[in-house]
Amino acid sequence: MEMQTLTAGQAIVRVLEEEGVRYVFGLPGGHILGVYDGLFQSNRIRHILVRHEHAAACMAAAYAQLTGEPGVCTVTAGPGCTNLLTGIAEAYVGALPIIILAARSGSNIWQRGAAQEVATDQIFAPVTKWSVRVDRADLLVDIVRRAFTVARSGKPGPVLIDMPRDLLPQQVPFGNYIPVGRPSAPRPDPARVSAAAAALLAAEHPIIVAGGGAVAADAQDELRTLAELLAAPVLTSLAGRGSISDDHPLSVGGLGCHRNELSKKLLGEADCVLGIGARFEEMETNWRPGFIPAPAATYIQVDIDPEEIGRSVVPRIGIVGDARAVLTDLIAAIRDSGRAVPAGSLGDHPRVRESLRERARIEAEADVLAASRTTPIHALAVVRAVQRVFPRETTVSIDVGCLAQHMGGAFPFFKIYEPRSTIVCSSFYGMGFASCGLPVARLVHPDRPAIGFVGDGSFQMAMHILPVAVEHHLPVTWCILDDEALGSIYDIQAIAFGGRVLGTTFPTQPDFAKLAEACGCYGENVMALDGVEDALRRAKAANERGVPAVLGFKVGRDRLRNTLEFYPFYNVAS
Ligand SMILES: Cc1ncc(C[n+]2csc(CCOP(=O)(O)OP(=O)(O)O)c2C)c(N)n1
Ligand SMILES: [Mg+2]
Repeated sequence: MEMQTLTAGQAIVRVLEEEGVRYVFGLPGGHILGVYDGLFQSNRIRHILVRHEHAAACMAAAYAQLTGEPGVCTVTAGPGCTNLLTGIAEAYVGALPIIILAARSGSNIWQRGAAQEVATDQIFAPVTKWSVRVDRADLLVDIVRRAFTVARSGKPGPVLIDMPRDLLPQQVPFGNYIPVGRPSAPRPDPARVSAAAAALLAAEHPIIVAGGGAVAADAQDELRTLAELLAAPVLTSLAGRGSISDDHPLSVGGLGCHRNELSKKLLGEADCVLGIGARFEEMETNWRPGFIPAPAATYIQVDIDPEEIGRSVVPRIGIVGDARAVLTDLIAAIRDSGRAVPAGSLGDHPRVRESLRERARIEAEADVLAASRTTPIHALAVVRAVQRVFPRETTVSIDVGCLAQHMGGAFPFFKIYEPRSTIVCSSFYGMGFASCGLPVARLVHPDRPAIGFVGDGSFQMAMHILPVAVEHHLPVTWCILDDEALGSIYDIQAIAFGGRVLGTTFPTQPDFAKLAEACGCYGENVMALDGVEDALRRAKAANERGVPAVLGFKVGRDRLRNTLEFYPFYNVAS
Protein backbone atom coordinates (compact mmCIF):
# COMPACT_ATOMS: atom_id res chain seq x y z
CA MET A 1 0.00 0.00 0.00
CA GLU A 2 1.49 3.29 -1.10
CA MET A 3 1.76 6.25 1.21
CA GLN A 4 -1.21 8.56 0.65
CA THR A 5 -2.42 11.78 2.12
CA LEU A 6 -5.97 11.59 3.45
CA THR A 7 -8.09 13.59 5.81
CA ALA A 8 -7.86 12.23 9.35
CA GLY A 9 -11.54 11.24 9.10
CA GLN A 10 -10.81 9.18 5.98
CA ALA A 11 -7.68 7.67 7.51
CA ILE A 12 -9.65 6.51 10.56
CA VAL A 13 -12.10 4.71 8.29
CA ARG A 14 -9.20 3.05 6.46
CA VAL A 15 -7.95 1.75 9.81
CA LEU A 16 -11.40 0.31 10.52
CA GLU A 17 -11.35 -1.42 7.12
CA GLU A 18 -7.90 -2.85 7.72
CA GLU A 19 -8.95 -4.15 11.15
CA GLY A 20 -11.83 -6.07 9.54
CA VAL A 21 -14.74 -3.84 10.54
CA ARG A 22 -17.86 -4.43 8.40
CA TYR A 23 -20.46 -2.37 10.23
CA VAL A 24 -20.54 0.79 12.27
CA PHE A 25 -23.51 1.67 14.44
CA GLY A 26 -24.13 5.35 14.91
CA LEU A 27 -25.98 8.59 14.54
CA PRO A 28 -24.13 11.67 13.31
CA GLY A 29 -24.06 15.26 14.43
CA GLY A 30 -22.01 18.12 13.03
CA HIS A 31 -18.89 17.28 15.02
CA ILE A 32 -18.36 13.72 13.71
CA LEU A 33 -19.04 14.43 10.04
CA GLY A 34 -15.35 14.17 9.14
CA VAL A 35 -15.56 10.46 9.97
CA TYR A 36 -18.87 10.11 8.11
CA ASP A 37 -17.15 11.61 5.06
CA GLY A 38 -14.65 8.76 5.26
CA LEU A 39 -17.48 6.22 5.65
CA PHE A 40 -19.22 7.71 2.60
CA GLN A 41 -16.22 6.66 0.53
CA SER A 42 -15.95 3.16 1.98
CA ASN A 43 -17.48 0.26 0.12
CA ARG A 44 -16.39 -2.22 2.78
CA ILE A 45 -18.17 -0.74 5.79
CA ARG A 46 -21.93 -0.36 6.17
CA HIS A 47 -23.32 2.32 8.46
CA ILE A 48 -26.38 1.35 10.50
CA LEU A 49 -28.29 4.49 11.45
CA VAL A 50 -29.88 4.06 14.86
CA ARG A 51 -32.70 6.22 16.23
CA HIS A 52 -31.14 6.58 19.67
CA GLU A 53 -27.46 6.15 20.46
CA HIS A 54 -28.29 3.66 23.23
CA ALA A 55 -29.08 1.23 20.43
CA ALA A 56 -25.71 1.89 18.78
CA ALA A 57 -23.92 0.74 21.93
CA CYS A 58 -26.21 -2.29 22.32
CA MET A 59 -25.82 -3.28 18.67
CA ALA A 60 -22.05 -2.93 18.79
CA ALA A 61 -22.01 -5.03 21.98
CA ALA A 62 -24.26 -7.67 20.42
CA TYR A 63 -21.93 -7.80 17.43
CA ALA A 64 -19.02 -8.38 19.81
CA GLN A 65 -20.96 -11.04 21.68
CA LEU A 66 -21.85 -12.96 18.53
CA THR A 67 -18.47 -12.64 16.78
CA GLY A 68 -15.78 -11.95 19.39
CA GLU A 69 -14.70 -9.00 17.24
CA PRO A 70 -15.02 -5.35 18.32
CA GLY A 71 -18.26 -3.56 17.51
CA VAL A 72 -17.83 0.07 16.42
CA CYS A 73 -19.95 3.11 17.35
CA THR A 74 -19.78 6.54 15.72
CA VAL A 75 -21.37 9.37 17.67
CA THR A 76 -21.29 13.09 17.88
CA ALA A 77 -20.35 15.42 20.74
CA GLY A 78 -22.09 15.78 24.10
CA PRO A 79 -25.56 14.19 24.14
CA GLY A 80 -24.78 11.93 21.20
CA CYS A 81 -21.96 10.45 23.20
CA THR A 82 -23.58 10.41 26.62
CA ASN A 83 -26.60 8.58 25.17
CA LEU A 84 -24.21 5.64 24.68
CA LEU A 85 -23.25 5.45 28.32
CA THR A 86 -25.64 2.76 29.59
CA GLY A 87 -24.92 0.38 26.72
CA ILE A 88 -21.19 0.92 27.07
CA ALA A 89 -21.35 0.25 30.82
CA GLU A 90 -23.12 -2.99 29.94
CA ALA A 91 -20.33 -3.92 27.52
CA TYR A 92 -17.67 -3.01 30.08
CA VAL A 93 -19.19 -5.22 32.76
CA GLY A 94 -19.78 -7.90 30.13
CA ALA A 95 -16.18 -7.73 28.82
CA LEU A 96 -17.28 -7.04 25.24
CA PRO A 97 -14.87 -5.20 22.93
CA ILE A 98 -16.18 -1.93 21.45
CA ILE A 99 -14.51 1.00 19.72
CA ILE A 100 -16.29 4.34 20.17
CA LEU A 101 -15.39 7.11 17.77
CA ALA A 102 -16.75 10.25 19.41
CA ALA A 103 -16.21 13.82 18.28
CA ARG A 104 -16.30 16.96 20.36
CA SER A 105 -16.07 20.70 19.93
CA GLY A 106 -13.20 22.36 18.08
CA SER A 107 -9.95 22.65 20.00
CA ASN A 108 -9.89 26.43 19.35
CA ILE A 109 -13.00 27.02 21.44
CA TRP A 110 -12.41 24.35 24.05
CA GLN A 111 -13.55 25.47 27.52
CA ARG A 112 -15.00 28.67 26.05
CA GLY A 113 -18.67 27.83 25.78
CA ALA A 114 -18.56 25.47 22.82
CA ALA A 115 -21.84 23.81 21.95
CA GLN A 116 -22.37 20.33 23.40
CA GLU A 117 -19.17 20.47 25.37
CA VAL A 118 -18.91 18.05 28.24
CA ALA A 119 -15.95 15.97 29.42
CA THR A 120 -16.94 12.74 27.69
CA ASP A 121 -13.47 11.27 28.14
CA GLN A 122 -13.93 11.57 31.89
CA ILE A 123 -17.55 10.43 31.88
CA PHE A 124 -16.57 7.23 30.09
CA ALA A 125 -13.35 6.55 31.99
CA PRO A 126 -14.91 4.20 34.58
CA VAL A 127 -16.78 2.15 31.96
CA THR A 128 -14.03 1.72 29.39
CA LYS A 129 -10.62 0.05 29.36
CA TRP A 130 -9.22 3.20 27.83
CA SER A 131 -10.85 6.60 27.35
CA VAL A 132 -8.55 8.88 25.44
CA ARG A 133 -8.70 12.44 24.20
CA VAL A 134 -6.59 12.98 21.10
CA ASP A 135 -5.26 16.44 20.35
CA ARG A 136 -3.22 15.91 17.17
CA ALA A 137 -4.55 14.66 13.84
CA ASP A 138 -1.30 12.89 12.99
CA LEU A 139 -1.68 10.64 16.07
CA LEU A 140 -5.13 9.38 15.18
CA VAL A 141 -4.18 6.40 13.01
CA ASP A 142 -1.92 4.98 15.72
CA ILE A 143 -4.44 5.70 18.45
CA VAL A 144 -7.23 3.91 16.59
CA ARG A 145 -4.96 0.91 15.97
CA ARG A 146 -4.07 0.87 19.63
CA ALA A 147 -7.76 1.05 20.51
CA PHE A 148 -8.24 -2.28 18.72
CA THR A 149 -5.34 -3.82 20.66
CA VAL A 150 -6.70 -2.64 24.00
CA ALA A 151 -10.32 -3.58 23.24
CA ARG A 152 -9.39 -7.13 22.17
CA SER A 153 -6.66 -7.96 24.65
CA GLY A 154 -6.85 -9.77 28.01
CA LYS A 155 -10.36 -9.27 29.35
CA PRO A 156 -11.87 -7.41 26.37
CA GLY A 157 -13.83 -4.18 26.77
CA PRO A 158 -14.78 -0.81 25.29
CA VAL A 159 -12.40 1.99 24.28
CA LEU A 160 -13.49 5.60 23.68
CA ILE A 161 -11.61 7.92 21.34
CA ASP A 162 -12.60 11.54 21.90
CA MET A 163 -11.60 13.81 18.98
CA PRO A 164 -12.02 17.56 18.47
CA ARG A 165 -13.89 18.17 15.23
CA ASP A 166 -11.12 20.33 13.74
CA LEU A 167 -8.74 17.35 13.65
CA LEU A 168 -10.92 15.39 11.25
CA PRO A 169 -10.48 17.48 8.06
CA GLN A 170 -6.68 17.80 8.56
CA GLN A 171 -4.44 16.01 6.07
CA VAL A 172 -2.45 13.07 7.47
CA PRO A 173 -0.19 10.47 5.86
CA PHE A 174 -1.61 6.93 5.55
CA GLY A 175 0.07 3.80 4.16
CA ASN A 176 1.68 0.46 5.00
CA TYR A 177 -0.87 -0.12 7.74
CA ILE A 178 -0.28 -3.33 9.69
CA PRO A 179 -3.43 -4.54 11.47
CA VAL A 180 -2.96 -5.78 15.01
CA GLY A 181 -5.37 -8.73 14.69
CA ARG A 182 -6.50 -10.93 17.55
CA PRO A 183 -4.14 -11.41 20.49
CA SER A 184 -2.56 -14.80 21.08
CA ALA A 185 -3.96 -16.85 23.96
CA PRO A 186 -1.94 -16.72 27.19
CA ARG A 187 -1.07 -20.21 28.47
CA PRO A 188 -1.36 -21.10 32.17
CA ASP A 189 1.29 -21.96 34.75
CA PRO A 190 1.81 -25.77 34.42
CA ALA A 191 2.22 -26.26 38.19
CA ARG A 192 -1.22 -24.76 38.83
CA VAL A 193 -2.76 -26.89 36.10
CA SER A 194 -1.29 -30.03 37.74
CA ALA A 195 -2.66 -28.98 41.13
CA ALA A 196 -6.08 -28.34 39.59
CA ALA A 197 -6.11 -31.68 37.78
CA ALA A 198 -5.19 -33.48 41.03
CA ALA A 199 -7.98 -31.69 42.92
CA LEU A 200 -10.54 -32.52 40.24
CA LEU A 201 -9.51 -36.19 40.17
CA ALA A 202 -9.59 -36.43 43.96
CA ALA A 203 -13.13 -35.04 44.12
CA GLU A 204 -16.22 -37.20 44.44
CA HIS A 205 -18.60 -34.52 43.21
CA PRO A 206 -16.74 -32.16 40.86
CA ILE A 207 -18.71 -29.59 38.89
CA ILE A 208 -17.79 -27.00 36.28
CA VAL A 209 -19.19 -23.47 36.15
CA ALA A 210 -18.68 -21.95 32.69
CA GLY A 211 -19.04 -18.21 32.16
CA GLY A 212 -18.53 -15.64 29.43
CA GLY A 213 -14.79 -16.36 29.44
CA ALA A 214 -15.46 -19.85 28.07
CA VAL A 215 -17.48 -18.38 25.21
CA ALA A 216 -14.95 -15.59 24.57
CA ALA A 217 -12.17 -18.17 24.24
CA ASP A 218 -14.25 -20.40 21.92
CA ALA A 219 -13.58 -23.19 24.40
CA GLN A 220 -16.78 -25.22 23.84
CA ASP A 221 -15.06 -28.36 22.50
CA GLU A 222 -12.51 -28.44 25.31
CA LEU A 223 -15.18 -27.72 27.90
CA ARG A 224 -17.29 -30.63 26.72
CA THR A 225 -14.27 -32.96 26.59
CA LEU A 226 -13.13 -32.10 30.10
CA ALA A 227 -16.65 -32.43 31.50
CA GLU A 228 -16.95 -35.88 29.91
CA LEU A 229 -13.54 -37.01 31.21
CA LEU A 230 -14.67 -36.11 34.73
CA ALA A 231 -18.41 -36.83 34.34
CA ALA A 232 -18.73 -33.36 35.83
CA PRO A 233 -22.03 -31.49 35.42
CA VAL A 234 -21.66 -28.06 33.78
CA LEU A 235 -23.54 -25.03 35.09
CA THR A 236 -23.53 -21.94 32.90
CA SER A 237 -23.84 -18.28 33.84
CA LEU A 238 -25.86 -15.94 31.64
CA ALA A 239 -22.88 -15.07 29.45
CA GLY A 240 -21.64 -18.66 29.47
CA ARG A 241 -24.85 -19.98 27.95
CA GLY A 242 -24.22 -22.09 24.86
CA SER A 243 -20.69 -23.05 25.91
CA ILE A 244 -22.21 -26.50 26.43
CA SER A 245 -25.21 -27.59 24.39
CA ASP A 246 -28.42 -27.90 26.37
CA ASP A 247 -28.98 -31.37 24.97
CA HIS A 248 -25.68 -32.63 26.37
CA PRO A 249 -26.26 -34.96 29.33
CA LEU A 250 -23.89 -32.89 31.50
CA SER A 251 -25.58 -29.52 30.89
CA VAL A 252 -27.58 -28.86 34.05
CA GLY A 253 -28.64 -25.20 34.00
CA GLY A 254 -27.80 -21.84 35.50
CA LEU A 255 -26.82 -20.26 38.80
CA GLY A 256 -28.39 -17.91 41.32
CA CYS A 257 -31.54 -16.36 39.93
CA HIS A 258 -31.11 -18.45 36.78
CA ARG A 259 -30.82 -21.76 38.58
CA ASN A 260 -33.12 -24.74 38.68
CA GLU A 261 -33.56 -27.18 41.54
CA LEU A 262 -30.96 -29.55 40.12
CA SER A 263 -28.25 -26.98 39.46
CA LYS A 264 -28.70 -25.45 42.90
CA LYS A 265 -28.37 -28.86 44.55
CA LEU A 266 -25.26 -29.73 42.51
CA LEU A 267 -23.61 -26.43 43.40
CA GLY A 268 -24.31 -26.94 47.08
CA GLU A 269 -23.04 -30.52 47.28
CA ALA A 270 -19.97 -30.20 45.02
CA ASP A 271 -16.64 -30.86 46.71
CA CYS A 272 -14.64 -29.32 43.86
CA VAL A 273 -15.80 -26.45 41.64
CA LEU A 274 -13.94 -25.46 38.50
CA GLY A 275 -14.92 -21.93 37.43
CA ILE A 276 -14.02 -21.16 33.81
CA GLY A 277 -14.25 -17.45 33.05
CA ALA A 278 -17.17 -17.17 35.48
CA ARG A 279 -17.37 -14.54 38.20
CA PHE A 280 -19.99 -15.63 40.74
CA GLU A 281 -21.49 -12.17 40.80
CA GLU A 282 -24.52 -11.17 42.85
CA MET A 283 -27.32 -12.39 40.60
CA GLU A 284 -25.47 -15.67 40.12
CA THR A 285 -25.12 -16.21 43.86
CA ASN A 286 -27.00 -13.60 45.85
CA TRP A 287 -24.29 -14.28 48.40
CA ARG A 288 -26.29 -16.74 50.39
CA PRO A 289 -25.41 -20.28 51.46
CA GLY A 290 -26.94 -22.64 48.95
CA PHE A 291 -26.32 -20.25 46.08
CA ILE A 292 -22.52 -20.27 46.18
CA PRO A 293 -20.15 -23.24 46.41
CA ALA A 294 -19.99 -24.79 49.88
CA PRO A 295 -17.06 -23.28 51.85
CA ALA A 296 -15.40 -26.70 52.16
CA ALA A 297 -15.35 -27.22 48.39
CA THR A 298 -12.06 -26.76 46.57
CA TYR A 299 -12.68 -23.86 44.24
CA ILE A 300 -10.45 -23.58 41.17
CA GLN A 301 -10.81 -20.27 39.38
CA VAL A 302 -9.68 -19.82 35.77
CA ASP A 303 -9.70 -16.31 34.36
CA ILE A 304 -7.73 -14.40 31.74
CA ASP A 305 -7.69 -11.36 34.01
CA PRO A 306 -5.40 -11.73 37.06
CA GLU A 307 -7.44 -9.09 38.89
CA GLU A 308 -10.53 -11.29 38.76
CA ILE A 309 -8.92 -14.04 40.83
CA GLY A 310 -10.58 -14.05 44.24
CA ARG A 311 -12.74 -10.98 43.63
CA SER A 312 -15.95 -12.77 44.64
CA VAL A 313 -15.39 -16.35 45.80
CA VAL A 314 -11.76 -16.87 46.88
CA PRO A 315 -10.20 -19.88 45.14
CA ARG A 316 -7.79 -22.46 46.56
CA ILE A 317 -6.19 -22.58 43.12
CA GLY A 318 -6.25 -19.51 40.87
CA ILE A 319 -5.16 -19.99 37.26
CA VAL A 320 -4.57 -17.04 34.96
CA GLY A 321 -4.89 -17.88 31.30
CA ASP A 322 -7.08 -18.19 28.25
CA ALA A 323 -9.97 -20.56 29.05
CA ARG A 324 -9.32 -22.75 26.03
CA ALA A 325 -5.58 -23.02 26.71
CA VAL A 326 -6.21 -23.91 30.36
CA LEU A 327 -8.82 -26.53 29.44
CA THR A 328 -6.47 -28.04 26.85
CA ASP A 329 -3.74 -28.44 29.47
CA LEU A 330 -6.19 -29.80 32.05
CA ILE A 331 -7.47 -32.37 29.55
CA ALA A 332 -3.89 -33.53 28.88
CA ALA A 333 -3.16 -33.83 32.62
CA ILE A 334 -6.36 -35.78 33.29
CA ARG A 335 -5.81 -38.13 30.35
CA ASP A 336 -2.20 -38.69 31.48
CA SER A 337 -3.43 -39.68 34.94
CA GLY A 338 -5.25 -42.69 33.46
CA ARG A 339 -8.14 -41.95 35.83
CA ALA A 340 -10.55 -40.30 33.44
CA VAL A 341 -14.09 -41.65 32.99
CA PRO A 342 -13.80 -44.14 30.10
CA ALA A 343 -15.15 -42.92 26.75
CA GLY A 344 -18.67 -44.12 26.00
CA SER A 345 -19.54 -44.86 29.63
CA LEU A 346 -20.97 -41.48 30.56
CA GLY A 347 -24.57 -42.70 30.34
CA ASP A 348 -23.85 -45.42 32.93
CA HIS A 349 -22.42 -43.00 35.44
CA PRO A 350 -24.79 -42.86 38.45
CA ARG A 351 -24.49 -39.08 38.83
CA VAL A 352 -25.30 -38.56 35.18
CA ARG A 353 -28.25 -40.93 35.35
CA GLU A 354 -29.58 -39.18 38.43
CA SER A 355 -29.23 -35.73 36.94
CA LEU A 356 -30.89 -36.79 33.68
CA ARG A 357 -33.83 -38.10 35.73
CA GLU A 358 -34.05 -34.85 37.67
CA ARG A 359 -33.84 -32.80 34.48
CA ALA A 360 -36.66 -34.80 32.96
CA ARG A 361 -38.77 -34.18 36.07
CA ILE A 362 -38.14 -30.40 35.91
CA GLU A 363 -38.96 -30.33 32.20
CA ALA A 364 -42.16 -32.32 32.77
CA GLU A 365 -43.23 -29.85 35.45
CA ALA A 366 -42.63 -26.98 33.01
CA ASP A 367 -44.59 -28.84 30.34
CA VAL A 368 -47.61 -29.00 32.64
CA LEU A 369 -47.40 -25.26 33.28
CA ALA A 370 -46.89 -24.55 29.58
CA ALA A 371 -50.01 -26.54 28.74
CA SER A 372 -52.22 -24.80 31.30
CA ARG A 373 -55.21 -23.26 29.56
CA THR A 374 -55.19 -20.11 31.62
CA THR A 375 -55.89 -16.60 30.43
CA PRO A 376 -53.63 -14.69 30.54
CA ILE A 377 -51.26 -17.18 28.94
CA HIS A 378 -48.50 -18.83 30.99
CA ALA A 379 -45.13 -17.41 29.83
CA LEU A 380 -43.72 -20.91 29.52
CA ALA A 381 -46.31 -21.69 26.84
CA VAL A 382 -44.70 -19.00 24.70
CA VAL A 383 -41.18 -20.24 25.42
CA ARG A 384 -42.12 -23.81 24.51
CA ALA A 385 -43.98 -22.75 21.35
CA VAL A 386 -41.03 -20.66 20.13
CA GLN A 387 -38.83 -23.71 20.50
CA ARG A 388 -41.27 -25.77 18.43
CA VAL A 389 -41.70 -23.21 15.65
CA PHE A 390 -38.18 -21.85 15.24
CA PRO A 391 -35.29 -24.12 14.22
CA ARG A 392 -32.39 -25.28 16.35
CA GLU A 393 -29.92 -22.81 14.85
CA THR A 394 -32.04 -19.76 15.81
CA THR A 395 -30.16 -16.92 17.49
CA VAL A 396 -31.91 -15.74 20.64
CA SER A 397 -31.80 -12.52 22.64
CA ILE A 398 -32.89 -12.68 26.26
CA ASP A 399 -33.71 -9.37 27.89
CA VAL A 400 -33.92 -8.40 31.56
CA GLY A 401 -36.84 -9.37 33.82
CA CYS A 402 -38.33 -12.40 35.46
CA LEU A 403 -40.33 -13.64 32.48
CA ALA A 404 -37.68 -13.24 29.80
CA GLN A 405 -34.77 -14.26 31.92
CA HIS A 406 -35.28 -15.63 35.38
CA MET A 407 -36.51 -18.91 36.78
CA GLY A 408 -40.05 -18.62 35.49
CA GLY A 409 -39.05 -17.72 32.01
CA ALA A 410 -37.08 -18.16 28.89
CA PHE A 411 -33.55 -18.43 30.18
CA PRO A 412 -33.80 -21.73 32.02
CA PHE A 413 -36.28 -23.36 29.67
CA PHE A 414 -35.35 -22.19 26.18
CA LYS A 415 -32.73 -24.61 24.88
CA ILE A 416 -29.53 -23.18 23.49
CA TYR A 417 -27.27 -25.43 21.50
CA GLU A 418 -24.31 -23.36 20.39
CA PRO A 419 -22.00 -20.70 21.76
CA ARG A 420 -22.25 -17.22 20.27
CA SER A 421 -25.92 -17.75 19.50
CA THR A 422 -27.22 -15.73 22.46
CA ILE A 423 -27.45 -11.99 23.01
CA VAL A 424 -27.74 -11.40 26.70
CA CYS A 425 -26.86 -8.67 29.18
CA SER A 426 -24.07 -8.95 31.71
CA SER A 427 -24.52 -8.54 35.44
CA PHE A 428 -25.19 -4.85 34.67
CA TYR A 429 -28.70 -6.02 33.67
CA GLY A 430 -29.70 -3.06 31.53
CA MET A 431 -33.29 -3.28 30.36
CA GLY A 432 -33.60 -3.18 26.57
CA PHE A 433 -29.99 -4.07 25.85
CA ALA A 434 -30.63 -7.51 24.36
CA SER A 435 -33.68 -6.35 22.38
CA CYS A 436 -31.78 -3.46 20.79
CA GLY A 437 -29.00 -5.90 19.93
CA LEU A 438 -31.29 -8.53 18.38
CA PRO A 439 -31.30 -7.27 14.75
CA VAL A 440 -27.50 -7.67 14.69
CA ALA A 441 -28.12 -11.43 14.72
CA ARG A 442 -29.20 -11.18 11.08
CA LEU A 443 -26.12 -9.14 10.13
CA VAL A 444 -23.86 -11.80 11.64
CA HIS A 445 -25.91 -14.87 10.62
CA PRO A 446 -28.05 -13.78 7.66
CA ASP A 447 -29.27 -17.34 7.09
CA ARG A 448 -30.37 -18.08 10.64
CA PRO A 449 -33.66 -16.91 12.15
CA ALA A 450 -33.47 -14.74 15.26
CA ILE A 451 -35.98 -14.27 18.04
CA GLY A 452 -35.98 -12.26 21.25
CA PHE A 453 -37.71 -12.73 24.59
CA VAL A 454 -38.43 -9.43 26.27
CA GLY A 455 -40.67 -8.15 29.05
CA ASP A 456 -43.14 -5.35 28.35
CA GLY A 457 -41.14 -2.92 30.50
CA SER A 458 -37.85 -3.70 28.79
CA PHE A 459 -39.40 -3.56 25.32
CA GLN A 460 -40.60 -0.03 26.03
CA MET A 461 -36.96 0.94 26.49
CA ALA A 462 -36.10 -0.49 23.07
CA MET A 463 -39.03 0.43 20.82
CA HIS A 464 -36.88 2.79 18.76
CA ILE A 465 -35.08 -0.24 17.34
CA LEU A 466 -38.03 -1.26 15.16
CA PRO A 467 -37.47 1.20 12.27
CA VAL A 468 -33.76 0.34 12.30
CA ALA A 469 -34.54 -3.34 11.76
CA VAL A 470 -37.06 -2.51 9.02
CA GLU A 471 -34.75 -0.12 7.21
CA HIS A 472 -31.85 -2.57 7.14
CA HIS A 473 -33.97 -5.63 6.32
CA LEU A 474 -33.05 -7.41 9.51
CA PRO A 475 -36.04 -9.70 9.96
CA VAL A 476 -36.15 -10.78 13.59
CA THR A 477 -39.10 -11.48 15.91
CA TRP A 478 -39.49 -9.86 19.32
CA CYS A 479 -41.70 -11.90 21.64
CA ILE A 480 -43.00 -9.52 24.29
CA LEU A 481 -44.00 -11.29 27.50
CA ASP A 482 -46.51 -8.67 28.56
CA ASP A 483 -47.60 -8.99 32.19
CA GLU A 484 -48.47 -5.28 32.36
CA ALA A 485 -45.79 -4.85 34.98
CA LEU A 486 -42.17 -4.42 35.84
CA GLY A 487 -42.83 -7.90 37.11
CA SER A 488 -39.53 -8.66 38.82
CA ILE A 489 -39.75 -5.50 40.86
CA TYR A 490 -43.47 -5.92 41.48
CA ASP A 491 -42.61 -9.35 42.92
CA ILE A 492 -40.11 -7.89 45.34
CA GLN A 493 -42.70 -5.41 46.59
CA ALA A 494 -45.28 -8.18 46.81
CA ILE A 495 -43.03 -10.67 48.59
CA ALA A 496 -40.43 -8.70 50.52
CA PHE A 497 -42.28 -5.42 51.12
CA GLY A 498 -45.59 -6.82 52.33
CA GLY A 499 -47.53 -6.08 49.15
CA ARG A 500 -46.77 -2.34 49.19
CA VAL A 501 -46.82 -2.07 45.40
CA LEU A 502 -45.96 1.29 43.84
CA GLY A 503 -44.69 2.17 40.39
CA THR A 504 -44.40 -1.37 39.11
CA THR A 505 -47.57 -1.89 37.08
CA PHE A 506 -48.52 -0.37 33.72
CA PRO A 507 -52.13 0.87 33.75
CA THR A 508 -51.46 2.34 30.30
CA GLN A 509 -49.89 0.07 27.77
CA PRO A 510 -49.13 0.71 24.08
CA ASP A 511 -50.85 -1.49 21.51
CA PHE A 512 -47.72 -3.43 20.54
CA ALA A 513 -49.19 -4.79 17.29
CA LYS A 514 -50.20 -1.33 16.06
CA LEU A 515 -46.84 0.07 17.08
CA ALA A 516 -45.13 -2.67 15.08
CA GLU A 517 -47.25 -1.97 12.01
CA ALA A 518 -46.67 1.77 12.29
CA CYS A 519 -42.94 1.08 12.08
CA GLY A 520 -43.24 -1.28 9.09
CA CYS A 521 -43.04 -4.52 11.08
CA TYR A 522 -45.52 -7.37 11.22
CA GLY A 523 -47.43 -7.18 14.50
CA GLU A 524 -49.93 -9.21 16.50
CA ASN A 525 -51.24 -9.21 20.03
CA VAL A 526 -51.96 -12.69 21.34
CA MET A 527 -54.40 -13.10 24.20
CA ALA A 528 -54.99 -16.86 24.46
CA LEU A 529 -53.03 -20.09 24.39
CA ASP A 530 -54.70 -21.29 21.19
CA GLY A 531 -53.28 -18.40 19.20
CA VAL A 532 -49.67 -18.67 20.35
CA GLU A 533 -48.22 -21.11 17.86
CA ASP A 534 -50.06 -19.75 14.82
CA ALA A 535 -48.94 -16.22 15.63
CA LEU A 536 -45.35 -17.45 15.83
CA ARG A 537 -45.70 -19.16 12.45
CA ARG A 538 -47.02 -15.95 10.89
CA ALA A 539 -44.14 -13.99 12.43
CA LYS A 540 -41.66 -16.52 11.08
CA ALA A 541 -43.28 -16.26 7.64
CA ALA A 542 -42.99 -12.45 7.82
CA ASN A 543 -39.31 -12.83 8.72
CA GLU A 544 -38.86 -15.12 5.72
CA ARG A 545 -40.25 -12.29 3.56
CA GLY A 546 -37.65 -9.97 5.08
CA VAL A 547 -40.07 -8.26 7.50
CA PRO A 548 -39.32 -7.97 11.23
CA ALA A 549 -42.13 -8.99 13.59
CA VAL A 550 -43.41 -8.06 17.03
CA LEU A 551 -45.70 -10.35 18.99
CA GLY A 552 -47.26 -9.02 22.18
CA PHE A 553 -48.22 -12.03 24.32
CA LYS A 554 -50.52 -11.16 27.20
CA VAL A 555 -49.09 -13.38 29.94
CA GLY A 556 -49.79 -13.96 33.61
CA ARG A 557 -47.58 -13.15 36.55
CA ASP A 558 -47.08 -16.81 37.40
CA ARG A 559 -43.81 -17.74 39.03
CA LEU A 560 -42.06 -21.02 39.59
CA ARG A 561 -41.81 -22.25 43.17
CA ASN A 562 -38.12 -21.51 43.52
CA THR A 563 -38.60 -17.84 42.64
CA LEU A 564 -39.97 -17.34 46.11
CA GLU A 565 -36.71 -18.14 47.88
CA PHE A 566 -34.85 -15.42 45.99
CA TYR A 567 -36.75 -12.17 46.30
CA PRO A 568 -36.97 -11.88 50.11
CA PHE A 569 -33.22 -11.11 50.16
CA TYR A 570 -33.96 -7.66 48.82
CA ASN A 571 -35.41 -6.34 52.04
CA VAL A 572 -32.86 -7.48 54.56
CA ALA A 573 -30.28 -5.22 56.12
CA SER A 574 -27.15 -7.09 55.06
C1 LIG B 1 -32.38 0.38 32.66
C2 LIG B 1 -32.89 -0.37 33.84
N1 LIG B 1 -33.76 0.24 34.70
C3 LIG B 1 -34.25 -0.44 35.77
C4 LIG B 1 -33.85 -1.73 36.02
C5 LIG B 1 -34.37 -2.49 37.24
N2 LIG B 1 -35.24 -3.60 36.77
C6 LIG B 1 -34.81 -4.88 36.70
S1 LIG B 1 -35.96 -5.92 36.10
C7 LIG B 1 -37.07 -4.68 35.95
C8 LIG B 1 -38.45 -4.96 35.44
C9 LIG B 1 -38.46 -5.43 34.04
O1 LIG B 1 -39.79 -5.44 33.58
P1 LIG B 1 -40.19 -6.25 32.31
O2 LIG B 1 -39.24 -5.97 31.21
O3 LIG B 1 -41.61 -6.01 32.02
O4 LIG B 1 -39.94 -7.76 32.74
P2 LIG B 1 -40.74 -8.64 33.83
O5 LIG B 1 -39.92 -8.64 35.07
O6 LIG B 1 -42.09 -8.01 34.00
O7 LIG B 1 -40.82 -10.00 33.22
C10 LIG B 1 -36.54 -3.46 36.38
C11 LIG B 1 -37.29 -2.18 36.41
C12 LIG B 1 -32.92 -2.31 35.12
N3 LIG B 1 -32.46 -3.55 35.29
N4 LIG B 1 -32.47 -1.61 34.04
MG1 LIG C 1 -43.28 -7.16 32.57
